[in-house]
Amino acid sequence: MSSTQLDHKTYAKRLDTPVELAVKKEWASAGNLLQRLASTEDVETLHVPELAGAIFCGHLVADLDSIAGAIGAAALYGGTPARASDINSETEFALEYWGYDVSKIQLVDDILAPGAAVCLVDFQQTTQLNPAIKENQIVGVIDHHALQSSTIVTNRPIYVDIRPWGSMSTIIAHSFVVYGKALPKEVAGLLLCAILSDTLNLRSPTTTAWDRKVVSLLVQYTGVSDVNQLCAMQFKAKSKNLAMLSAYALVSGDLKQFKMGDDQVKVAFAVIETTDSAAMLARVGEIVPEMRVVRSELGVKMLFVAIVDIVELQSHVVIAGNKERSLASAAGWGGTDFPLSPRVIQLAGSATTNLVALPPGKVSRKADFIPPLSDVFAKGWRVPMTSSNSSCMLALLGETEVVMEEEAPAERPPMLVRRQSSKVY
Ligand SMILES: [Mn+2]
Repeated sequence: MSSTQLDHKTYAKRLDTPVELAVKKEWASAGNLLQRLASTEDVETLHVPELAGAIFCGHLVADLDSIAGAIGAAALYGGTPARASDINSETEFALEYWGYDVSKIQLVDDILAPGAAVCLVDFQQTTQLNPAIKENQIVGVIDHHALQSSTIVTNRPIYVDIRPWGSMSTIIAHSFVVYGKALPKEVAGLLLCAILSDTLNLRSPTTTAWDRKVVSLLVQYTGVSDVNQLCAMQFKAKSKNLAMLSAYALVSGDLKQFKMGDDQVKVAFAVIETTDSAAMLARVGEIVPEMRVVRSELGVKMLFVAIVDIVELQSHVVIAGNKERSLASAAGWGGTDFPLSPRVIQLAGSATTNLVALPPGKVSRKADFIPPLSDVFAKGWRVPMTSSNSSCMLALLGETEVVMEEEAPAERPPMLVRRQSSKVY
């Protein structure tokens, strides 16, 4: 970890990436806010009786924001951080960089006593809840996602802090400041990395003014001397393992489930965020059959995978079958306005028919991918019942191409590594 004394002048020389611009622009006001933090010797936590001693746990398919958020919230409110599933390569990088002992955040299944109080962080949808947690154990929610149709239901009032910001970790860092609590340096570093992760280095459309201000504050507080370098290292860690992962693991690696429309249709949406989208686009032919496997394992009606180029801020959605194609078309995806580029066609080869390009800058599941699909359901769209029906629908939509839905392969190639926890997704 690099920790040197920083001044505004050092920053004036940096490359003007969105992160550096935010750090510079917010330097003075964030610096003022910093004065409100208590000294790190003062260990008094924020007194919220409902949350004191609770287990703070994020969503299934844990990401950096849900891990850092749990650690930060547990430090702020006085409780125990937990994780809902395995730690990914980006989270591993951040924990190591800030010297946070990974054994301090255990699987919630392993530490949850019956009747223990749980505060959900970074989600509130039952579709993303670790099954070990029962809804009547939930005493709080700290989150930054939409209240969709699978929002938890509770018998009594709970503590809720939901703000439409780019990252749950921004909310936690901001609370440390406004309540004047002591923020341990390694926790501050993790929160910083999580904000950068969720906002794609403050470039995602989900980024808000508070995310920029809090990033500036945390950069100053932790003494990161080159935040661009930190961003680059973290992006690399995010993409590092992708090349080594099986197509199955790529599909189930960052997947969230949703229920859409009056019929509560189960839709899974996975994202593969990468700095090397070419490598992923070249594997679409391999990814499509695994999407059908995961779809049937999860028991969801539809499953989408978005390959998100986090450098170019450009996404391609992989279409695994007729139902998905029909819904995607209804959402306006794959129209003639944004055709696949010749390079993408070359990379995807015969799987080109399973790909649609989204308009540039559409990179966020929360802001760009899920809302257009939900809107289609809200307008009364129904899942095509059979493949012949869907062919008719495609014909009505003017689609010339019909991709036949294939059954999941009966026998799996032996080299595929399957994640142990895949069942719970
Ligand atoms: Mn988040």
